[in-house]
Amino acid sequence: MDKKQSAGIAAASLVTNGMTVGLGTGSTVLHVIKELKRRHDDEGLEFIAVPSSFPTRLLCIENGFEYRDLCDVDKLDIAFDGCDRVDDNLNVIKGGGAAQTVEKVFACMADKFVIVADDSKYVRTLSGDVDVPVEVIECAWRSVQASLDKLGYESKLRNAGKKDGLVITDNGNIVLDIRLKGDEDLLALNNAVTLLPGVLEIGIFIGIADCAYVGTDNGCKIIYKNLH
Ligand code: DER
Repeated sequence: MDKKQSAGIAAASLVTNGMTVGLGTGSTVLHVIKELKRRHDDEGLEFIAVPSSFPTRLLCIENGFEYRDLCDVDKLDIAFDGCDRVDDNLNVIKGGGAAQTVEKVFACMADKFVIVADDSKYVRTLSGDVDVPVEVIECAWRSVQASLDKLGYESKLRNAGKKDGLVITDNGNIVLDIRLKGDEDLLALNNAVTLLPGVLEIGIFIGIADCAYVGTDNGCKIIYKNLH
């Protein structure tokens, strides 16, 4: 079985009748959605879906899910989302799609936040092998860049490609990408960066995920909080 599919199917088993279920975005969450649809049709599973993005909202409609918008609920019983990296301590890098601000709000609204990924996303400890996005309001980008420099992080504006110009987030802002060093205090970095005037969010999720379902060649490996 495909690794993302094995993670998605295993993670979807956490949903029980009557739950309000946050559905994130991406190719692994798609398998959670497919399995929830199967369980709805075959087992009569009833739940209310809350999509984190417009593409996932369309999938909820296509699959006939009862759904609510994120702004119409104050908490989620459980939420699923993909990631760019997850480590043994459930530290997570998100924001490949530049949607980390809404995704962090969404994740923190959930009683249980579940990462779904294949093992290409799994690392023992987060390091600097992928970009970490910092969402910034336009007028603050130079001052935020200077502050990031002072913190020891070179940053670059995220570009969509030669012809497409800068990436603009769903909130109408721009993104400065940094790379982790690998030996830093991640919570201290999160706090220092999110305190900078003009910064909305950074794409590191520390102490937020409750577990990660990681698809491997040998089935789905589950990483639980505080169990290693
Ligand atoms: O966090 C992100 O932005 C990621 O890009 C993620 O959501 C992608 O997930 P996928 O590998 O399951 O498509």
